[in-house]
Amino acid sequence: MKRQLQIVLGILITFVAVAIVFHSCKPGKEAVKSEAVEAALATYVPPGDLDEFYLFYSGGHSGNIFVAGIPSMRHICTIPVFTPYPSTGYGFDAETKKMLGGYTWGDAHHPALSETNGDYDGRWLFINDNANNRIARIDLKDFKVKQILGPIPNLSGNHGSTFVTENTEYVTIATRFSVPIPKGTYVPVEEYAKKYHGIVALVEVDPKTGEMRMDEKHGFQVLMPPFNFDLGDAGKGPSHGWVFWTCYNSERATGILEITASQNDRDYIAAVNWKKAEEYLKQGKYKIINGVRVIDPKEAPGVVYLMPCAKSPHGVDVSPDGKWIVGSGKLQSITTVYNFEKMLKAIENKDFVGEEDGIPVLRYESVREAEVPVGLGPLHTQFDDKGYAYTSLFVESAIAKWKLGTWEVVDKIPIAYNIGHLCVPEGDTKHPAGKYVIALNKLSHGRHLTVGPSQPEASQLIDITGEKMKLLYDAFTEPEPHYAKAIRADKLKDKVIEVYQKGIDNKNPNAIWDEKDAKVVRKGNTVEVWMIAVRSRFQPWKIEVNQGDKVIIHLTNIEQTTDELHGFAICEYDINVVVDPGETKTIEFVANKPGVYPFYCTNFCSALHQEMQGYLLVKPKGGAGVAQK
Ligand code: K7E
Ligand code: CUA
Repeated sequence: MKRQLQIVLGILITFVAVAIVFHSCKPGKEAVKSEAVEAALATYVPPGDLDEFYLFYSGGHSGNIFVAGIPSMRHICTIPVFTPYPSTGYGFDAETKKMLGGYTWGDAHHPALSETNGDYDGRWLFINDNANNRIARIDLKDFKVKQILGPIPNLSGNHGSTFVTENTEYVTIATRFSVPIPKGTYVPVEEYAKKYHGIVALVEVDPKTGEMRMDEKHGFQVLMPPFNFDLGDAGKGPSHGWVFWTCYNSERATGILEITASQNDRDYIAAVNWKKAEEYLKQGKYKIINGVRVIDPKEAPGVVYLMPCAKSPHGVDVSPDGKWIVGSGKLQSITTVYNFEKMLKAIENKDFVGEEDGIPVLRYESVREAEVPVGLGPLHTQFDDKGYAYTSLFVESAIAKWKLGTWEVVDKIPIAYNIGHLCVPEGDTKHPAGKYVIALNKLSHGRHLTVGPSQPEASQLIDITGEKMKLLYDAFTEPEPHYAKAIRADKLKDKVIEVYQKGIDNKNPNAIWDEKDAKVVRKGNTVEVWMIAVRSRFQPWKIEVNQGDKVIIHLTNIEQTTDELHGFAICEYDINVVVDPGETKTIEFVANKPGVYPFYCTNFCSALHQEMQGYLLVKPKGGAGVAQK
């Protein structure tokens, strides 16, 4: 209670202070105007010019990733990930439907760009689904989802995900909610503290293909106490080989966590030595639970340590040089910096103050380097190219800029309003690009034209090239932004393709490239169609089937010209697929509705786009010409 009072008082003092500062140095009209002009010019990307960075920001429970350009902040495209998206036909063709596995949404929080030697390599983008315990991988060659792994066994609420290790050996996963393990077991919630478990884990990534694997031979999980695991980050440089996760509810409480899980002054950061874990895996020191390898720290000393962290920590972020681990307690006014070297020393000296289910707890004073007085409600930290760190302050609604090494707070900028994550381009790599920080805000109160009770979210672009941070631009973001990653656009320049080249990028065995290969083949009750789309026709343009037949259409867009997409929709059959130039997609459905159903191209493609159409003719059962209703 006393703590809460302190926090409320702190907020009040901050508000008054901010008000005074704003009042006393209100700039004149002319100064405001010139500042606005300067800011406008800084974000202006003239028609025909291109942005300097790609920004990939998560769409939260929309299940999507949004792509914007920096500094224009223009929304460039939406990458549908966990949610069907008719505008690209995602989730309508057989392959993407299968990938979605029957789920119609996801809760996407943390995108991660693949890394080589601790820097973005522009190959893949990963993102977690907190709700259905999955991870998706997007290929940055064509900005499309290539794999969705999961629901992953034993995981419940995959929040501490996805963060990649230095060479994308692994992507992280972690449970936000503890449950009895193996998942599917029933244990009364009264036995939570003893019989429920958390899991932190690493999914193996194939270095060539990017394929993610978690099974009896790949990846592993670590059985943890029933804490709520929150966020993670992988070590780099000297700390390569380690992954760090924050957790709250070290109280092992249930019920109204708002109160019950905020009792302890400190919770933890779990430090996992995955190189050590690999040794145990080699020795066979693990159990298979639900088809995956699970290490019990009690039987595998040296794999996990806990570092006390005040208080209900949220973000954990490793500095570019890999020496500092920054943990932010969201109910505090400080952020804690841990010294990786000191952590190793404390482990060596067995400088422990206790244990949790056999996991040693390191002495706080021995591993902590500094407590940085950033302000109220620190959440996440990013780094620039000049040795500064930027921490988002939710309660205070601000970003604090502070210096690594001296630990002094050198600047602060108010955010409108309550910031969650923030993103410096390449700001979690060994070589941050700096220049900007993007504030991803949870609330926006009047920053946009009103559109009803659900107010659009805002993100803000801030210049960090000078001593003082400067607000440049307010942009709309689709709900609900969490983390974002930004990469130098030139890193993708030679990687992204705009056409699937026949025989090179499209090796689909069902692709056809000539109208004369178009055909309709019946096998029993299955009608299989090989179809082409090209300006401005489908071939075949007529598909005749019997009611109840299974229909399979392999549709190839034989165009080899950029931006020549075609769509394929069948009226009242709830089908809409889009094929990019040179792409083949397969559509499967049962023709259960009798009658004549036009199909047509949904994606504008030429002056004769309206003419691009055909018919699905479904003969009613019994062979009569008119369907009986
Ligand atoms: Cu801070 Cu899910 Cu990363 Cu949102 S979490 S803010
Ligand atoms: Cu093809 Cu419109």
